[in-house]
Amino acid sequence: MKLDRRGFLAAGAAAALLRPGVAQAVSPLNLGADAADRGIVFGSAFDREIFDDTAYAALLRAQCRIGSLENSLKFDWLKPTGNVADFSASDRLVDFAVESGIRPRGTALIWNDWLPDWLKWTTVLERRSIMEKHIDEVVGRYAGRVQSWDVVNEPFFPPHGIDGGYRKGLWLDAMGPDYIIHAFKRAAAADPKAQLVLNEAFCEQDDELGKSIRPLLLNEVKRLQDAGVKLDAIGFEAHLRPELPYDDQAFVAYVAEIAALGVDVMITELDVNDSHMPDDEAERDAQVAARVHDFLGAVLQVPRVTTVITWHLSDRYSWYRGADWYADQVRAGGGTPGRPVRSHLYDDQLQPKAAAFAARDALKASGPH
Ligand code: 9MR
Repeated sequence: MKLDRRGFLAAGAAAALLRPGVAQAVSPLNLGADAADRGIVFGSAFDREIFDDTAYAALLRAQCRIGSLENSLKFDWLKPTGNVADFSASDRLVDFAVESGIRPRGTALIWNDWLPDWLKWTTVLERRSIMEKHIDEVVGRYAGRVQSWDVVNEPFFPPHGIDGGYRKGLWLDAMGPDYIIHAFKRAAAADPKAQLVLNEAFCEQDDELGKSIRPLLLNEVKRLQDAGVKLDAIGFEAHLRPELPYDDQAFVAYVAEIAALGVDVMITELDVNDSHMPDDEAERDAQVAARVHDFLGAVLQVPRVTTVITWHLSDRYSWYRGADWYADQVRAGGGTPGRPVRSHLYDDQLQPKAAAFAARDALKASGPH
């Protein structure tokens, strides 16, 4: 892997001299353009922090051609206390994206996790119409603007012990596995032009969990296709955990099998959990970069991998940051809890790290998509 650090410093210094007022947001990279050169769409998750953090907003604008609203289109964020949605934040975020040339993506339209308490007290009969109303109003509201939806998020979790390996939850309780089919059909009706995606976690891992989900997801694609569902793409999250086993070529073969069914493939939430890496920052940066480089280099061999989205562009807004379970992982990995997270492409000061250059190199080395 070639990390052009000297070139980066020189370019950064020159840019800072030219535009001293915005030096913090200047990056010598243009990941969106490098990806576009290969026919790949690059972007990141973002959310309400952009309302106050203009430097981060500028970085997103400079690097991203697609952006997932991290949370603000989720059921529990739109409807925390009852069946009436508050779109004030999501409207602003979608406006920001559209005005910035970032294609907005909605995530977790229907997800069995993270549902608000009030939904638990509804009957299974009520729940189907609540789901239909939700899809109609949310997808319908943003039709023509939010161009891509994770219609169903994380459908499988075999450790829950449910037949078929499905993730347990209120939607599954109400409709059985056909909640997935209903959700896709409803979303297609609400916005026939939107890209409809089934998003899944863990498949990249070559451990028992990842390998148990792969065939279930592959069969689900066939089941949805047989049911006449419009399924445009499969999303693989790729929250990579290098302390677990990986076999990137085995995963590539699996991704190719999915693509052969006639769907696109997206990497939807890329980051590298650094909890089991040493405290030394340079060492951690090198390990995170190597994982990004190897993973992207592998999956981008498949021409139908159309999109790469990171789960936040900067350590400043890492979802690992401050999480108790992450501190526990750091402790279990022999590290010092409380140390700053370095899981993303840009650091806390919004400067590109080795991982950003690794992503650039992998994108540039990729064939046409
Ligand atoms: O990063 C998100 C975090 O802020 C939320 O609290 C959490 C629950 O809504 O979701 C996180 O994002 C998840 C994504 O929606 C689905 N895949 C796993 C992501 C990280 O947990």
